[in-house]
Amino acid sequence: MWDFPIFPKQASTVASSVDNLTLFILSYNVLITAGVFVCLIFCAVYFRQRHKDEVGEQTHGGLLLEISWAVIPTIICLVTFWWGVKVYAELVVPPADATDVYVVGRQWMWKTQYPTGHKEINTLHVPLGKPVKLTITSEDVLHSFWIPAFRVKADAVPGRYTTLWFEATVPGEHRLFCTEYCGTEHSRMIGKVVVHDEADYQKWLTEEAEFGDALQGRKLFTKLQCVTCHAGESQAKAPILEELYMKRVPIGFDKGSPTAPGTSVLVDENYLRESIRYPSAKIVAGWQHPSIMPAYDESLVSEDDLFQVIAYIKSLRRGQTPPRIEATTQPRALGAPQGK
Ligand code: HEC
Ligand SMILES: [Cu+2]
Repeated sequence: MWDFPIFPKQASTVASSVDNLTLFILSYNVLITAGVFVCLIFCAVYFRQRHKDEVGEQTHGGLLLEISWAVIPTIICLVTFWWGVKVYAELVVPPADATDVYVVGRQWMWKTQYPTGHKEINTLHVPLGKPVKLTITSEDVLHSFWIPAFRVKADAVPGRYTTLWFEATVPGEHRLFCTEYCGTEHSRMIGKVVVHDEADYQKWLTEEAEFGDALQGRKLFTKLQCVTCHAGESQAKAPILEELYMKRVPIGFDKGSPTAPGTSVLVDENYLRESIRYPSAKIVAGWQHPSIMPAYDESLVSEDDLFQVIAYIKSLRRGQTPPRIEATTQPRALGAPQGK
């Protein structure tokens, strides 16, 4: 019935240490404040003037009282200091095996970057139960990076790096905020931290790595002139390659002979590879045999590059093929003679 959390949920290894210290400080503050008010009210009532001609009594000294109000607060302060140093040390010294992630704040977004070179905006992906170290800076003004559920916060300062680290203990999504007023859209400078368990995180990393390959593949797709035939805007010279992966395509010729009507093949990596290295091996239904597509052998595309081209074709969604204009990259002065 009562859902009134005082603190956000604890989702990192340091969260409970921070909360316990905060609760300790909060509790003696409440106790002392309460004590002061109890004394105040008691004295006001007990020592009130009962008769018109009553005069207050003067007291001097009170050794026990004086020692106790010097010693007790000193002890409280020292305990707070010792405890605070302990938690602070826990918060600032990242374990040596922490994963690095770089964070850049700017008006008004958080940009995250992983060792794989992959970048994101307003999202931070981290593994569960593994230490992660953030190196933070800003491109413009002061920001402050805050993940309440992890109890970690660090200023993003232009011209220098600040760091923080954490180890997430609860999978799922947590909020992240900018907690330093930084201009008009400060309140929209928010994002999420996604905590994956180990297997999911590995999967995510590989998917992103594929994305990196796909980016390289896109460049090759232009450089190798694939785009002059497989252009997005017209199907005149070659089939469009969008959303092809893991579909079945109808085949008109297989190894030089016409196929039975309705023959199709599954588009997997091997089919894509064969289509590029030996275009005439299988001909898409409706296209002539032999294929007008040149055979891209090792001298034209290395195996490494081929992986990237294939990753790119796998990533192609509807309407994403670049227009043919991009293909005209050949420098005019250096242009090789046309044809063979
Ligand atoms: C001269 C034009 C031309 C160029 C350049 C060309 N292709 Fe093709 N491509 C075709 C034609 C025509 C077909 C359909 C006939 C066939 O199956 O070979 C085709 C088929 C394909 C297929 C099979 C498509 C399907 O729907 O199953 C793939 C994959 C492919 N090309 C990839 C590439 C890649 C990658 C490049 C660049 C490295 C490239 N092509 C360069 C003309 C071209
Ligand atoms: Cu900000």
